[in-house]
Amino acid sequence: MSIADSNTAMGGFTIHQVACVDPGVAGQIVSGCARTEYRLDGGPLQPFVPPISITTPGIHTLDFGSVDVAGNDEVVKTEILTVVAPSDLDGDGLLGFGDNCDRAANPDQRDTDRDCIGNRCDADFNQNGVVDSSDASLLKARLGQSAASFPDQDLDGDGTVGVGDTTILRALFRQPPGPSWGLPYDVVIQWCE
Ligand SMILES: [Ca+2]
Ligand SMILES: [Ca+2]
Ligand SMILES: [Ca+2]
Ligand SMILES: [Ca+2]
Repeated sequence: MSIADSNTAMGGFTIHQVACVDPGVAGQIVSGCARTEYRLDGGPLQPFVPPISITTPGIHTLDFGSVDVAGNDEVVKTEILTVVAPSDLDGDGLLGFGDNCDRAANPDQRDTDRDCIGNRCDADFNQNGVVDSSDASLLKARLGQSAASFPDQDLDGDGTVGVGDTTILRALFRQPPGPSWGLPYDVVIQWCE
């Protein structure tokens, strides 16, 4: 048995299926797989009957192993699984890992430079990792322009590069863009096309 997916998940894990094969360790007869057992967080060993749900936020220890028909025990394996509670810190309806501005309400998730950080919290136009005077100068030079021409500088999504965007940039000044995707959790799996 192995767990192929990421070891950190928001909301929980559901373990659906176990493929149990008996490879026939040296000196053993290949008798076939009899059963798989598991225990969670040091609890009692019990038969593995999928699906197993693990939803309590925190770090969990899952031990598991199989026994073949001849009674040979597999060496017990361990997976550490971290469950992160779903959160919507900015109240825009998108939960943590699915929100490209985790601390600013941006239900449309607009991300015109496609760097996985929504425009609403991404005034780092030159992609150097910080909102600085270069970014401020760029925005200033494009004030009054249409978002159709300069979409990245339209931070608030109102269709023009204007005062609202300047206000957002000021609030983000000298900081990295974001935070995005459920930070401050360390392990984040994200998919951005
Ligand atoms: Ca947001
Ligand atoms: Ca962006
Ligand atoms: Ca910058
Ligand atoms: Ca704007």
